[in-house]
Amino acid sequence: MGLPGSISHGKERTIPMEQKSLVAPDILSAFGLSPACPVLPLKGGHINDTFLVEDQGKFTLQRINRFVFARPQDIMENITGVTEFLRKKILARGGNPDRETLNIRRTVDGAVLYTDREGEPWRCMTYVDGASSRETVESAAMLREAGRAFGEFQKLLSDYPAHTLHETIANFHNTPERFRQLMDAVRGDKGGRVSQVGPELAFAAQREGSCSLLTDLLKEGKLPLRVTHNDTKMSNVLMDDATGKALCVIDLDTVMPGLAAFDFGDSIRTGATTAAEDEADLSKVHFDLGLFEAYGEGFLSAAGDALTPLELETLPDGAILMTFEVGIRFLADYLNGDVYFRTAYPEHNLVRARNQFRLVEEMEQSRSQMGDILRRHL
Ligand code: GN1
Ligand code: MG
Repeated sequence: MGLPGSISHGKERTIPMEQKSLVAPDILSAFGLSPACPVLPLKGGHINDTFLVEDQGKFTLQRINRFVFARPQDIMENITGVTEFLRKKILARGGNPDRETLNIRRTVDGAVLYTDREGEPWRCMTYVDGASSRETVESAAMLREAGRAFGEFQKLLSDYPAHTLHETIANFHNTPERFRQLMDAVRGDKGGRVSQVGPELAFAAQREGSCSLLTDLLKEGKLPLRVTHNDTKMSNVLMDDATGKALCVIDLDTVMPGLAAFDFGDSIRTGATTAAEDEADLSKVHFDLGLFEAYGEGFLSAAGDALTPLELETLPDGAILMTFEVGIRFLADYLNGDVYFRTAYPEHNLVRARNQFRLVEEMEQSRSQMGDILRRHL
């Protein structure tokens, strides 16, 4: 299980021979797994590489992207702390922590990471059978469940000592800083593509002033810092195949102190849309208020009473900002020559950026309706 990197359990495929060498025998042995056991790559996620391994049970083996995460040890300390904390809370409420949170499998030496001969960091987690994550939303009911799962995650961690968490990626959801990074990418023009993105840069520039809306409220002490997940997309919730209920929040690489509105907003970005993040046909890409309501209802049912009035009021702004932020990150990566996000074709990041900007436009037009909807579910 495990599935950091938004892995879709539904997309297992047989490992081609040439990829088999990607998991060298010493890596399997390090985690006490047989070097001869079956290994399947799991697709999904833009950052890490993930494999399903079967050896007296199923395990998720993952190579952590060193380019993105400079200090894998810090990630693992965060994940260990948070999952052990969640385990106790889940047990206390009579739940099953083996299925309701991630569980780290240590190396035979008791470490949470193994560094292979190439210096690549690996980790292992138990795999939850009979559960899967989805790249796209299949029903409002599913989205309501995802909202409940992330709402519970937020609530269960509301008394976790947030200051003990490492900031695994500096300025991860610092939208003004992301805007500066876009400007750096424009100046550098490493991919030689600036001339192709005039309309997209104009779109971004028009919104520069709104970038700091929530980070300013944080600085002014008006919004509290929470333990946040920071990658709350639909594919980071495992659903129980038997019941259709949300089971477990996965991909804890970016658990850090952050704003509740950012977690909420990133879910809306990926959940309340009618198309995949990289749908190129913009006539198919719409922000859906019905889906927004479904997520909001689930989220507030679990976390509503843990949030302050200003946090509740700014949840829709989080949706707009998170969608804008990832849009400018895709655009910056396009200009930098596709060095960060995994891409399948040359325009992939540009397509993603345009897709996100389309959603931003529609969300801006629906800002007041979003507020009305959330107030109905308080
Ligand atoms: C990356 O790898 P994945 O799919 O979990 C990214 C998120 C973006 C997302 C866009 C560490 O997440 O911030 O929202 O792509 N994660 C990192 O699909 O940068
Ligand atoms: Mg992720």
